Amino acid sequence: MSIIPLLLAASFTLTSPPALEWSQVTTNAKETISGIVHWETNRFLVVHDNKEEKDVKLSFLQSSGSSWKLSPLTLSDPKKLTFGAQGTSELRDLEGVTLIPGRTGEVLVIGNKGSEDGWIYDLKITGNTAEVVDAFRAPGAYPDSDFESIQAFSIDQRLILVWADRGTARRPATIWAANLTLGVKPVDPVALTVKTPWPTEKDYRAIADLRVSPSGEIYVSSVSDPGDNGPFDSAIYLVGRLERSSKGPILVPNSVQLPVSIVPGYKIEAMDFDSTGRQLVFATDDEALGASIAWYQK
Ligand SMILES: [Ca+2]
Repeated sequence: MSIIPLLLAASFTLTSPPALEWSQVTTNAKETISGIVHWETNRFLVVHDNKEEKDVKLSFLQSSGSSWKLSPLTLSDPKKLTFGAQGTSELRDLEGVTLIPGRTGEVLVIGNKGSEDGWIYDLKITGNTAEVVDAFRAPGAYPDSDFESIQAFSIDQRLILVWADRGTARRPATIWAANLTLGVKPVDPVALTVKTPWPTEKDYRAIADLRVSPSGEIYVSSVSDPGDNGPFDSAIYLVGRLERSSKGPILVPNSVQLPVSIVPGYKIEAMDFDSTGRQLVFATDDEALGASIAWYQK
């Protein structure tokens, strides 16, 4: 018996998980999705894992009947916060995006600056322009780290920033959390290491994306990424809870890692809860195969 039926038997004793209904957004490898947030009704803001300076980094994604329309945003950086020593922008791929509670039209994105991962950019969105208003490097970066997830969260009207290194088959992923004051680099983060049981391939990543539900449950997407043509696999896990003490955030691990959804054939690199917290949208970066979107009901 392979690992999938074993996991299914363990986590869905009474009922099988409902199959997800996938809708293809694009077949263009430059339009795949590595982060997503709900923006308006039937409209999302998504980020792309595109490495060239001229490439589109963010788009609006809007449903149009049974199809999808991507509208690229222009990046504006008057303070040159993405610029490196060569005097040009070194913003490479973007890997995650989050709304900021209490701030309309503003997001944080996480991505690379030159060869350095874990750069967090504060973007103000006006029309189809995203202006970089702040930039800092996430604490916890080290030479082999690769940050692909970010979420700003509010507990008792205090902002908390959560971000995660994706991990590899050789080392666990790490979730970090710290108090967030916009304009100030977070300090004294707390950490939680995460290793999930499936996918098991050598190109496994424990956390390709992360979302905290409105009640504080931490969901992650674990994926395998063997190459530009797949085959890809994903599984969604509830790995713990985000809580808060008087000093700051606390990351409480789940003792057992069982998947809440197993998704063969897709690489889920982007997730976001709707405002009710009962529905998660999944979006994929299936490399040369494009990107798709589906909804999961909790
Ligand atoms: Ca991601």
